[in-house]
Amino acid sequence: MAELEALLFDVDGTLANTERDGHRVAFNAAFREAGLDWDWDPALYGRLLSVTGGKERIRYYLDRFRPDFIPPADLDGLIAGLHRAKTRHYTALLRQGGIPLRPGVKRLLEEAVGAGLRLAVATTTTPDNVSALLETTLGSGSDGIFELVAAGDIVPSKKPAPDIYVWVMERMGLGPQQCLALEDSHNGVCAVLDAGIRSLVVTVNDYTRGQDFTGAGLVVDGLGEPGESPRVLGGAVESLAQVDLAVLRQVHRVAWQDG
Ligand code: XBP
Ligand code: MG
Repeated sequence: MAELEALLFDVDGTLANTERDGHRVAFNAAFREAGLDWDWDPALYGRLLSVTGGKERIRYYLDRFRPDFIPPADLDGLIAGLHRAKTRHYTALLRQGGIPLRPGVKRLLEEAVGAGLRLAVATTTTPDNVSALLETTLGSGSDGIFELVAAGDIVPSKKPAPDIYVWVMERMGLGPQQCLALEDSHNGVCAVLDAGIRSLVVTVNDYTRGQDFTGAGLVVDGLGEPGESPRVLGGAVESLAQVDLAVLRQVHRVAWQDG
């Protein structure tokens, strides 16, 4: 069995709960600014999250929820412009100190760096959003702890397609057996598994709790901090103090021991 060499992190919902109070708010601000009466409340946004990627999500909203909307000749241009504005609002919101990392994320990153593991980001969100989140939570230059930040439109198909994980592994010269991925959603789990990565930890949040995580080695409601244990919702162990490197190595071992 190959050694665990790299941790691949999703961003939205995994590193931080960015969706309800971050991305959603930024989409609405962009719509308002453009004079549109579109407003995504938290419940509607939960339904829209079935589609990853901001531009794709706007298009899905129009197709599915706004049959009344008469598209302009340049619908792609309208969506691209709205999305640029949304990124501006989202990064500004982060710079106001809007969104913290989830508990245990900083601890686990530090432990992984200390142990010499290779780290990468695999996300559908826009690269500027990842930089802003890392800078405002871990400090400027902190994206340097990640050997590779793979984000946004660099691959043609976003999650649940496996493309972003395949791209990361190719770039880093890694095979699926050397990687463990951390995700928060069903779409993320599909992307990981279809890329051939079997060792997978899911940290659920309010939007993803109850989704299908079949194939994940461990499902928890967070990584936990000392004295604040996460709830185990599925997987190899019944309870644990916190998700640390020893737990990740165990998930990796169990995932590959039969093949
Ligand atoms: C995250 C997303 C992202 C953000 C918006 O999915 O779906 O699209 O909601 O980002 P995952 P952009 O966590 O599975 O990667 O607007 O920058 O596309
Ligand atoms: Mg996610």
